[in-house]
Amino acid sequence: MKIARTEFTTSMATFSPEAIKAIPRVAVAGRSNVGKSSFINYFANRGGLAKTSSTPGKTKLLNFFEVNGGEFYLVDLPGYGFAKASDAEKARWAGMIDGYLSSDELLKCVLVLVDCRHTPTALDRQMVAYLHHNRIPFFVVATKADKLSRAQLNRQLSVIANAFAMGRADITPTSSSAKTGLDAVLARLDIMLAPPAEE
Ligand SMILES: Nc1nc2c(ncn2[C@@H]2O[C@H](COP(=O)(O)OP(=O)(O)OP(=O)(O)O)[C@@H](O)[C@H]2O)c(=O)[nH]1
Ligand SMILES: [Mg+2]
Repeated sequence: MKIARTEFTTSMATFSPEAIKAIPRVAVAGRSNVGKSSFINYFANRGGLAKTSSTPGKTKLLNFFEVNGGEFYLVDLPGYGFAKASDAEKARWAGMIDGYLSSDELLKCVLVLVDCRHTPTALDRQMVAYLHHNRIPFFVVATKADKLSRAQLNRQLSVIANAFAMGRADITPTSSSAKTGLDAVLARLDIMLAPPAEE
């Protein structure tokens, strides 16, 4: 697919499908500070479209971005696993993420972002198990690839794949600052968003 245009549509604390168009959705999930909002800016080729911060816990709502004038929405989610958040805040964000993922009938795919430098956490594995269990298609994107040498990155991609019991080729490395990896993500999305073949 080609991304001609990505525009902010709306933010919600509770998912209400009647507030947006009935078009497919692709959600971006991951730990706080992993680079979800930066990835959306890279995707959109527009710095500042989604708000980013070096301090974790920046995105606090479900944010919908309309791609190519109605092809699908890209959904920026709050992060999980922010250690310094209060218990009430953690519970609210988890409720928002789960409430959204479990109720959006037009959700076609989730991009699970993990930082390429770190071994996935229990919460990352829980997210992947949840998506499996609920039969929500997803794939894993390793962010911040610019932070590692090629050899280090290759090693880490194996570590990440092992943690999720996946193949190395199932993990797509990206860098939103160096602008690498988007083509591979778009190629996977093409497959996920294609209408099912007729029998
Ligand atoms: N070097 C490098 N830094 C990145 C990259 N992507 C994001 N960052 C930095 O990581 C920090 C967090 O980025 P965000 O995009 O705000 O992360 P987020 O996942 O949306 O975080 P929350 O909204 O808090 O959950 C920022 O300081 C970004 O500049 C990348 O590809 N390379
Ligand atoms: Mg964010």
